[in-house]
Amino acid sequence: MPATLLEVFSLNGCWELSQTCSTDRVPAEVPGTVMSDLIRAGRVEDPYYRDNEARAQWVGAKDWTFSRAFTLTGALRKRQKILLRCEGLDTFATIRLNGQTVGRTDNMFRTWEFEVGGLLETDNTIEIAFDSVLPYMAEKTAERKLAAWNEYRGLYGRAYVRKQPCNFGWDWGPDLISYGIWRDISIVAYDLARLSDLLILQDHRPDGRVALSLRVATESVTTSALSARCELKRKGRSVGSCEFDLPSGHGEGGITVAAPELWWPAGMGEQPLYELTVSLLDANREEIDRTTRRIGLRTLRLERRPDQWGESFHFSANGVPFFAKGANWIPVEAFTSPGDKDRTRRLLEDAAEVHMNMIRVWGGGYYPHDHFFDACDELGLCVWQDFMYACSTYPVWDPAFVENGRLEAIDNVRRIRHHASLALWCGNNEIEQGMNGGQWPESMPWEDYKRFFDGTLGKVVSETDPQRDYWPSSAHTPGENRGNHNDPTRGDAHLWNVWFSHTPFEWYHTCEHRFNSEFGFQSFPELRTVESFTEPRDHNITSPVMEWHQKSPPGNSMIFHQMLDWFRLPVDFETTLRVSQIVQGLAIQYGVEHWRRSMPRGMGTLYWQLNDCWPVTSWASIDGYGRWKALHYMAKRFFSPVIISGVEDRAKGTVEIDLTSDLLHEDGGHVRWQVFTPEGGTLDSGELNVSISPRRNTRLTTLDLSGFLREHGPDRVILFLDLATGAGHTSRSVVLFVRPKKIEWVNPELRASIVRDGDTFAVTIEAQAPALWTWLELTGTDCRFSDNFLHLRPDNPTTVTARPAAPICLADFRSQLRVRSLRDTYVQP
Ligand code: BMA
Repeated sequence: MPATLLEVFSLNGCWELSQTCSTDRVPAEVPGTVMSDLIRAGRVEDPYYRDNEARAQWVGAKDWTFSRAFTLTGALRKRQKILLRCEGLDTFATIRLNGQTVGRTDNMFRTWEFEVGGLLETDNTIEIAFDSVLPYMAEKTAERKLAAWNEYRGLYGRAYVRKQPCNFGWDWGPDLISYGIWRDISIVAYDLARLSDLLILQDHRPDGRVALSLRVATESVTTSALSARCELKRKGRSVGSCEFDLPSGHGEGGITVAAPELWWPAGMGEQPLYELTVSLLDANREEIDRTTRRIGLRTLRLERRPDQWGESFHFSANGVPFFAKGANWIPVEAFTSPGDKDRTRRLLEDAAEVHMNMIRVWGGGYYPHDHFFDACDELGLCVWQDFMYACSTYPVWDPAFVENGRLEAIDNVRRIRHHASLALWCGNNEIEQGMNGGQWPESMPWEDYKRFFDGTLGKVVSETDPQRDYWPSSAHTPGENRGNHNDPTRGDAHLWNVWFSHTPFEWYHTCEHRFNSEFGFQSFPELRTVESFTEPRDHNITSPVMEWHQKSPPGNSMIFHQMLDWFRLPVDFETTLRVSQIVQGLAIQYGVEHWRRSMPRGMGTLYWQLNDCWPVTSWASIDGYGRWKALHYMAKRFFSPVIISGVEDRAKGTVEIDLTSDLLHEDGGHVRWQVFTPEGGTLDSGELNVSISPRRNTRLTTLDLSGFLREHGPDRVILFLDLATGAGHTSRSVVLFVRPKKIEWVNPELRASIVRDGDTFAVTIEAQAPALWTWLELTGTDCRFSDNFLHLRPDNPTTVTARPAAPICLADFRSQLRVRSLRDTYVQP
């Protein structure tokens, strides 16, 4: 009988869910989660609404069973090898097929396969029973307690379980423990053999050609000859192919691309992607299995070399060092869901739109789905990928735990490693920081830590993904002395003093770290998002419901501490939400502009955090419903390829002006500076023609404004800096000599004129006096603006493009448009 192609019979779709040992069933969607099925069935009330989270706690304490029936053809059942393949089971699962137990699992991050050939009939039933993880956590904790930062309901045991850490709650996320079949599940059936591994290595030759070596491995049930046929295509056209034998199931071939189109991170060039197809052939050269990978031709490395400041820490693409600009990524849903493809894509597009070129997937969530990496490949967003260990000690003294973690790492490295965007594997989040702080080494000795995070995981990366760099922890300071992290001369740093220690934003200016992979400041989401989880009576920052949606214990007091340092008390609840966003944006802008100015000593900054997993007060720049906070608009300006920034010296009355460029080529530009009074009178102005050096910071000049400050007072001097470059980049910076609350801002009499252009509206705003953080919004419709929270000069009408989320006519747009600025936040209308 001629062999045929490997067959995949999907078991995704409609299942039934019940509590284990109960006959009361509700429909279930697979892939999915217990929590989402119960919500859909009306058994759990929307846990994001008010404090409903408290009433959903029982779900995590119960055992749950998913079941379904399915029918197979006789042809499939006759295949030589038949496997049940589960790509994600969360977490302690027992799998039964036609009443027989086929296996048990204990790691939601692994792919599990079980031989089921002998068990299958024409009509079959499958049951997957998930045990609550809580009894196991309690039992293990009684044996040995794991020191951790995020204590869960008095239990310290979450790190005993290979389950998404933040599913137990985090300082931005709800505690909604859920279980389920969270990734694809299928029956895989084949004859002879199947492809089991494909490693693609790239050699970028000095003559510009790229040689790909393709290492293929198979699993086979035959001793007959096998071979592989590989073809590389670009936009559907073949650019190279090869065929080779697979003696004992393994083999290696090569394709050389003579004129490669190189893949670049966003802002450095294009993201051309090639499609590689590998076919497995039997002795008759019939195709029996096939796999495809979309790849980009590039080198992408972490460069660490001794330099004048210590040791470099920067990424380079195709040999060109670049400054990493980006943010940290958390799961997009509070309970692990596969249905987040569109939201994931939108969030990543929003990251690319504000000139980010790197995303760090933080180690307290899960290894993202393939569509996450596909989008990053297309958008040029490099990925710093943590392994999923965060903020806790782990039982790495236990050989079974270590082996489980090793297999988990191999599964995920193999799944993800071909992606052009993948820049770095990192062992964990902040465990070294915890180890430096107190009792953690008593819970997990350093030797055990190093054996797993340096040794086991490092070895998986060097063997399984040999062209990718590995970094043991974030934050990590390299060197023998692990009693240290956040060293400013080497390694990456997490710089949290402004948030956790009430330190003024100016503290960032004292940080000379090489790469800052976390720092952040919280804000409230906008009113529309708050309304989604509250009743009007909850509309007070310290109401129980607003505090429920603030998971960082010191959170609100931190926001208010800095808000009141900078701004006058906002007039009402809604304005307070907005002012908190301006404070957040300002905090991050202080840090980012400083670190960009410090290049090439500092070569990257990733703020905490890009996104939210539910409606909450948090460090995110995009809220749980995808709405941009002020920070995200501000990021579009402070991450833009060329920026002008000014730093005031209050004692001397001077301003240092810098131009920072990430461009690959020199650009010419024009700088205009103008000193205003709050009423909009001009005290002084000047212009300069400048040349902007590529990939570096240039100190342009120091302006001496001491005379004006003495004559008019520091509360009456407002400096606007404007840059326009030959290549069309613009940047504006405003420098004050006192906190904005000290200035008597006058009514800027903001006027907006609107022109409709299809689905978008061009809004031109004019101000009669300096109007800081001017923001636009529509009262009845979500709307994305090309720019927002901007500083307006009196003599300078500014046009932004508005794209409402739903179609809206000009008259409605006009009546819904609200334009406000700083003064409106504290002056009653
Ligand atoms: C960092 C992160 C997260 C946390 C955030 C805010 O430590 O790694 O664990 O949510 O700070 O506290």
